[in-house]
Amino acid sequence: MAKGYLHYINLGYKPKKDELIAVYKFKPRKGVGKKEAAGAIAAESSTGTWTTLSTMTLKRMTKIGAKVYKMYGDYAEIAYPLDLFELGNMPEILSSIAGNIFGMKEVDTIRLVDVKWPTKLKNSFKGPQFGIKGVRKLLGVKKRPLVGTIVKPKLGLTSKEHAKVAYEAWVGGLDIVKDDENLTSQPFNKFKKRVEETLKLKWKAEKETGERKMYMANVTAETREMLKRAKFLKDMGNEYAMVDILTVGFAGLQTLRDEMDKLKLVLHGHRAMHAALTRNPNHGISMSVLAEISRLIGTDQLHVGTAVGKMEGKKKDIIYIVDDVEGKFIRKRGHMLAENWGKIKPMFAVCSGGLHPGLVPPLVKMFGEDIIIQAGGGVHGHPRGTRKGATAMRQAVDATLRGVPLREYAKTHKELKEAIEKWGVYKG
Ligand code: CAP
Ligand code: MG
Repeated sequence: MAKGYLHYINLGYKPKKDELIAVYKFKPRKGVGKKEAAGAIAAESSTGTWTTLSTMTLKRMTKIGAKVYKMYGDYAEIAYPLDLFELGNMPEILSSIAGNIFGMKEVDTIRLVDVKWPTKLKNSFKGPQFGIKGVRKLLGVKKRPLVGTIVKPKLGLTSKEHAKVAYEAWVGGLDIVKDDENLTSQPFNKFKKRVEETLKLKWKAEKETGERKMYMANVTAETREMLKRAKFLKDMGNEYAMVDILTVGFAGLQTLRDEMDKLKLVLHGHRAMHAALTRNPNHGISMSVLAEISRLIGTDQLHVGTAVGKMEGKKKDIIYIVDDVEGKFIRKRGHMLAENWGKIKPMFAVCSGGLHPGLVPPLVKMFGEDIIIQAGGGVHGHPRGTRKGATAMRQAVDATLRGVPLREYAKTHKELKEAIEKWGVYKG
């Protein structure tokens, strides 16, 4: 064990205002002390390695290195001088604070729980272009939750069939229709054809309903191709682009976000693959940290989970994530650090995954009205099809905002009644 790691322990050190702070939860390997393990984390994520070096004195390495300034239970708080990071470079920041440390032998498990981003580093990123206010202005919906669907089945429909399903959802009353996370440009449903067919029916639905309707087309691909697809969306007069923030990588996401300044498209962030990092409570990276990264780089909307749907995610954790996504001054909560988001706009929290009309009330109760509620199976699985499923979702939102119990409202709203008969209502 390199004794050098202990030089990175500086309990009682007071982090400077412009330092980045990371909170780690970790379990030292058998035979490794907590301080040695914490020192190893600080060293490997900043200036150190396993042995002393001929190229720089240990004293200097620890002077400019990260400092473990607080340890409690299984947690350590580590302060990083700002100069250890390249402004505006998310890949480098994560190669430091979320890189080698996950594979170090000194720990059995380690999880990056939260990060406090210094203002100078925060402001080196663009943040959301539209944010909640901008999206609401675009849609002309001042208050209520936005309601959307994902065209289902995930894959397999032709472009024309896809467009038809989207049309049924829009005329049934939904604001938004999105592509699924794994639908891009497959042989049976090419991107350009899908966009052309779907936009034709979007404009038809807008005319028929008198409401703005949004289509979130998935541009996920190699970065240059993503830019081409985003440009095509703009040229076609679309307002949105959707991207899978993890599978395209944060460098790709930064490049796509930069392009949005020119294209002025609302950027919807899907988090497919997040659970590879976030699911194990003892190892990986918390969804709060991923949400903060997405907000810094600048998606306008981000999936946060539901606590009541089909995906894992505890209510308390998701409430924290919604704070990280929509909040401005975030207070300290448990191990989570306080944060002042300053001029970085809030993102719209997106609840999706196993949702249906019966689950709308708890979502609004837990997360408020500034959410986007998306249901795929919960719309297209309605006994009378997509259009009625969409109507049932809107009815569930209307009932919730009026404070009328769903079963009561269903007495005079057939589509909701049929949805409840099939899926029930939340019994939390
Ligand atoms: C939901 C969904 C979303 C997940 C993503 C799906 O469909 O389209 O991708 O919700 O999960 O493919 O499962 P259903 P999360 O409404 O039919 O479940 O939002 O937690 O990232
Ligand atoms: Mg999906």
